[in-house]
Amino acid sequence: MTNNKVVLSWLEEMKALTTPDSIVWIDGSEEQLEALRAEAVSTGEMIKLNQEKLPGCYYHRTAENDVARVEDRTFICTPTKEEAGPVNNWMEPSEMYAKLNALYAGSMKGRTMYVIPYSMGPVGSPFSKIGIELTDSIYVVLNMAIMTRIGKLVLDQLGDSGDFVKCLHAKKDVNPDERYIVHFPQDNTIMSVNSAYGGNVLLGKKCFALRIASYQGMQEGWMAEHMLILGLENPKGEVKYICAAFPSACGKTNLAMLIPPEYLKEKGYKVWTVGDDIAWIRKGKDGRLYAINPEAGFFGVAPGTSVKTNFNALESTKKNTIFTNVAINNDDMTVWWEGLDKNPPENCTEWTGKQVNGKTFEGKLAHPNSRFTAPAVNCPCISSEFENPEGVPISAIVFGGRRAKTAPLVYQARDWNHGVFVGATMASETTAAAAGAVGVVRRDPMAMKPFVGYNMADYFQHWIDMGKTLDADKAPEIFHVNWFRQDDEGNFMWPGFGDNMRVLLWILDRCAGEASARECEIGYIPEKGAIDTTDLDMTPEALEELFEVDKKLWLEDVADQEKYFAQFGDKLPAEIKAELENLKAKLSK
Ligand code: OXD
Ligand code: MN
Repeated sequence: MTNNKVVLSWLEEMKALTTPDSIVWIDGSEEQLEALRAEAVSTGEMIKLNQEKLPGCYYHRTAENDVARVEDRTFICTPTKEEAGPVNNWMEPSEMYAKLNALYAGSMKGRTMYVIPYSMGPVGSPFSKIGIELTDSIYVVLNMAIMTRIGKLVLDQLGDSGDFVKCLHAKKDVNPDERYIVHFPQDNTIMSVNSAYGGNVLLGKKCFALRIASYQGMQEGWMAEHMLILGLENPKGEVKYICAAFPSACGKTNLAMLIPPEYLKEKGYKVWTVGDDIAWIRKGKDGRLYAINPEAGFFGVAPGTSVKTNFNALESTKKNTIFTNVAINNDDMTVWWEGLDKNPPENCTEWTGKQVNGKTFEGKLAHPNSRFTAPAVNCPCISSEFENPEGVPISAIVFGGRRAKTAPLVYQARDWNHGVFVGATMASETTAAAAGAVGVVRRDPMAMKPFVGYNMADYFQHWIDMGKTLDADKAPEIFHVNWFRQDDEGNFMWPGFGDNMRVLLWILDRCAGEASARECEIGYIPEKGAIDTTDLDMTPEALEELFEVDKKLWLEDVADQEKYFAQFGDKLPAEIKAELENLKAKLSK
């Protein structure tokens, strides 16, 4: 399929290492993908679901020890430890290559190696980057075909250039003790072994589009961020775009596909989804920041997705979708997960493959991290700009977290550097959904802690430096939101979901210089009455409580921020230090 010498000689090298029985180039044609689906069904790797109710949909079950990303086995192998920084696992590259080569040696014997050329971003867009993934898993091929643009057209775009990310995945025997997800940013190389779970093996996603791309962005003057992108259309038909970063379990996919409250819908407001997970951001010719979603699909968490919580995500999974580790309704070969409805199937295959009565089964029928891989084009609210090679102009950047008491519903940073500080101090409190203690504060700067491909302190510096290239009137405004504030009885004080649109409208009005705000210690918060509460069952007093800034709690948080920043030593940018001191001084008054 190509005469590209760099591609071919790398392929020869990987072939010699892994010794597959055969090699198949993925050309992107529907015929080839359909043949692979049939093969995966014949070997039991995938199960065909009800083709009338769920056309083009398949099911896959992973090993029980292989159901999530493995941060403790994820490495950034830069020449020095300092380049990877304190929040990443590091090993010296030659040592890691030696370890991995031993694991990959002969790993594809008796198997087929698939060569997947793929583009992150629309093929040929100035934002886009090319990768080639070698894998011995049809499941990976079929997922990559949904999540990225694949095939011959990508190789044609690459031509004879060596500018592509080399990705090698071998499923091996999914031994968790020898599982490695490794990035060599200087070599444009990703190596993944002993896993078959999406986040560890769909190497275009977190591995390339965040870890490698964040490093490329730092070198080349752009940004790869763990952000959704949404467009908000007003009744005049004008659309403004927002990028937003949240740690996991904060409703990122729900926000990306938000359905406005009824009264706003009636007025003509609409939300359009550009992306639900990753944004690549560059400065455009007009001096504003533009973003694309480098992916072509959604790899979403299934449990909790329902008609009520996220109608658009659910609709996206109705065709051409791969479900992983959810439960199967044996009566009609459809899928089920906790939170879909209150009607678990009686005649059910739970996620590990056991036949159970779903109505009486005690435990989870679907794994809590079970997933759907759905084409973005299925989404009823997909933006018309989704394929725009120039991206969409960003009016606001929003950071968020799950905080019971400290962070108000929304506040605006004073300027770019303050906004970077707000992102750098992002944190979330653990929920009962994850193992471990509940309510523990986890710091997750820009929601990038597991995804930054170089030293986090240099990443902060890159944010500051990007700001220096932007004129103040062109830079997006930066905000922080918290949908999860609780009262003293532990009840959520804000309804969330579609009503979050009310906050987004204030944010966009602020960007247009229209909404009123008052300055407080932490930034600008909405003036009384500035958030539209039409039809909301909420007293003005209750709304005001959402904006209370408890100085004592904030000073405790600042102490925790300071402790967190200490790990970066002298590398912490002076601007971040200055913002911290400034906040401390304001709170101590
Ligand atoms: C994801 C994640 O899967 O952030 O998107 O973990
Ligand atoms: Mn994510």
